[in-house]
Amino acid sequence: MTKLPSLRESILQHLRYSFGKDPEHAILEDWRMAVSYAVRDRITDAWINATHRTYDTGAKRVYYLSMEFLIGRLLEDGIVNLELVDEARAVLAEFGKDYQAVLADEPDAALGNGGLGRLAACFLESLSTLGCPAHGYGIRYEHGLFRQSFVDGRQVEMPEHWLEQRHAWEFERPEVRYRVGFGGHVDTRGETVRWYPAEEVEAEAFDTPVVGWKGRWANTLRLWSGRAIHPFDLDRFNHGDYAGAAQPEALARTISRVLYPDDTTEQGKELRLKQEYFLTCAALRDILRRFNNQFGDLRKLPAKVAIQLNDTHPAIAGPELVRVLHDERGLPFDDALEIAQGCLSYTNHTLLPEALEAWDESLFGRLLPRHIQLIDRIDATHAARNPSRQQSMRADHQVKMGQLSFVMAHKVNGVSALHTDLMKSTVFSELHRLHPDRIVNQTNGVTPRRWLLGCNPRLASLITESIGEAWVDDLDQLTRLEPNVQDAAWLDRYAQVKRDNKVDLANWMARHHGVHVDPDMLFDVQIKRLHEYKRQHLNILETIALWSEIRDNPEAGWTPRLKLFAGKAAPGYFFAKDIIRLINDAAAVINADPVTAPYLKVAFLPNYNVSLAERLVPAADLSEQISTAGKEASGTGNMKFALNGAPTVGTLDGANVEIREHVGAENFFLFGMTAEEVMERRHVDGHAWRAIEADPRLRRALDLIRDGRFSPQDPGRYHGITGNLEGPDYFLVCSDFTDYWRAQREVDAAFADRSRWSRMAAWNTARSGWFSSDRTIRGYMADIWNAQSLIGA
Ligand code: 26V
Repeated sequence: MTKLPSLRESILQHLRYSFGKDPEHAILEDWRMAVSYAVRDRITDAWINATHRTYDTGAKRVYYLSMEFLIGRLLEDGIVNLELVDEARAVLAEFGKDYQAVLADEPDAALGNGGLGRLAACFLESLSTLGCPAHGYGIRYEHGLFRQSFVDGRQVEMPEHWLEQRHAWEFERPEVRYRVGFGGHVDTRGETVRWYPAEEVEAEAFDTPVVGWKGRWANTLRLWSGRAIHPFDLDRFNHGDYAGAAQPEALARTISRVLYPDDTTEQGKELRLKQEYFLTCAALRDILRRFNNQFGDLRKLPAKVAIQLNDTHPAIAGPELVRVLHDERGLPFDDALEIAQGCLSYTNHTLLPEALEAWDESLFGRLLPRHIQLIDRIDATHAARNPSRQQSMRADHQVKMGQLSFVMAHKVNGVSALHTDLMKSTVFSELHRLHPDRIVNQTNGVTPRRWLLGCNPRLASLITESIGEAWVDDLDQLTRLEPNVQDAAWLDRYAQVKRDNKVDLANWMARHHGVHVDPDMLFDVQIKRLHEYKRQHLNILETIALWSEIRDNPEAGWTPRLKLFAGKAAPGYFFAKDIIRLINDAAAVINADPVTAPYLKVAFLPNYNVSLAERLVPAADLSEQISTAGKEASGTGNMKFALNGAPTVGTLDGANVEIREHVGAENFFLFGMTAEEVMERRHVDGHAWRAIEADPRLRRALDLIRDGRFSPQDPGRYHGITGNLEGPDYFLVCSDFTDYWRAQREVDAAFADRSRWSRMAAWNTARSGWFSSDRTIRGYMADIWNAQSLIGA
């Protein structure tokens, strides 16, 4: 291995020889790129070593197939994991450059919608930290999740273009290209079946190294980009058809053009299915090529290859693997099926019926004619082996991807204890009865490198000073802070860290959003995708009720509170967009009220993304996790907040249940119905009306909204929302309101007692170690993949 020059030398060399600048003429982006390349060089050494080690040991490899990787910025991650923070800061300071400004110049890679994509990114980092040989496979979307801004309080979407600026982290692999086919026909001659696609595109690999803690290991995120097999039609060009000449390329590129924001529109469904097959087909080719080079004997596949399906989006991997093994490699169908099942496992991330993937059989059969035949054969084989089975992968003229994934997987997992129980008792009850050992739980986690060490350096320093640095990759060590939590002087320091973080956020909000807040207020934060089940409207209803009460009685000793919101609504989800607008409208009225100004402020920050979360999480006092019980599969923001010392106000939903068990009931503000009570209450006639009649505060808040208090020019603007809440109220906002109000007043009282609050906050930090994604990945390695760490091997 070559010896690298010092970081300073490396940066200056890259500035000069990679970007043709000297320090005097370099712009911010040149500095960002030079630092990134210098860091990347160091990662690359770890990466190439890890690859050699994996080959040499013949170890089993893990492949994480995901349509989304919400990785955010990578420079700070690299600097933190290689422990170069102080050095990088010093070199930049020497040249008059601000370290934070250089980091902030990097665009977020927003190749995901929310929780599912961010989880995939945390998993990649933990896989590397643990030294588990792994690849992430995804799509290199040209446009990630849309950018959000507000016009008159309304969400406006704009295209995101993260590749417009220079990107430091990927290595193009023009030698790694595979053809992916669609449509066409199936030719059957006796036992020999061949699929002849009508249309083909090429998938080209782009690799990003993902480095783990202390650079001990690095894995690869391989993203596929679409291109034409014959990019340019010279014949058409020569006949003057210039646009037509470039058409094949433009068409092929649409396949990796844009990330789907999870909405329900019909339009573009075909493209989404094509994307799913594109990712899966290219990934499987790549996996089999690598396996063939090293091992050859296909019967060894399950011993050497574990393929994790991140939700059903890559579920076509089941039939595709059977197709390759059976149709192309000539294995008997039953053997192909068994081998595929031995390799595959499936994670479910939601039980919401509208989010369970099902494809119209006509579309599916047109695009993937051989796969639909194989699905029927898999279904029939499964039915024959399980005669009591009632359900099928094919119902209502649709292909049910959840059923397919379950049958094709040797393990199926949920993402929190409650969610896994509900999988067994609801959506997968029949398959669970037939395969009682298949469903396992792996409660989600978050990487402590990004979500504590990187984003909250003050708290990280206090922790390291108190218990040493071993917590960074052994987060259970945080329990060693417990004696400190009893120590008043230490708690003061803990409180000062939070206060400093809040000052930073307040300054940033003033500078960037013109929002002026007092850092001594309680920072109450709800940041996540907009969805009725997540109930941002419950939060704004409580805010409006609180505003009214303060106006009634301004001298009642209110705990000053800032209500912070951030999150995006799917472009076609009009109800969610109305909730955003209502919050913005209410914020305008409330913030302009001089009577309540000392006690209540409301702000909705635009364009929520990973980088904004990294700013907000360390500065939060209170974490809002208020979904209708039974609906949030896990949540991972809830874990980030608890770890950073923000107690939760929340329902018994998803991983909230386990967070409460870990941090202790006395350090968690519980409210609301349980999942069981929710299922019963839905059947109570007029449940919303009963709740409204029983609670005058709720009545008044709804009246204010319905009568146009926050939209005087357009009083009917929110009748969709009020009508829903007073009518069906499927997500039981009204039924949970009164108890939410009660919990919030307990929060007020607890926050008013500053030492009590600091103790609760610190207790949350000390008891959140279990929510490290290192723990989660160890669980997958042991229970699902049978994979080993190669660090020290
Ligand atoms: C998808 C869709 C698509 C159709 C319209 C409604 C809808 C609503 C939700 C979803 C979510 C898809 C899967 C997902 O992102 N699940 C999230 O996964 C996280 C990681 O496991 C977990 O923490 C979140 O609770 C879960 O919502």
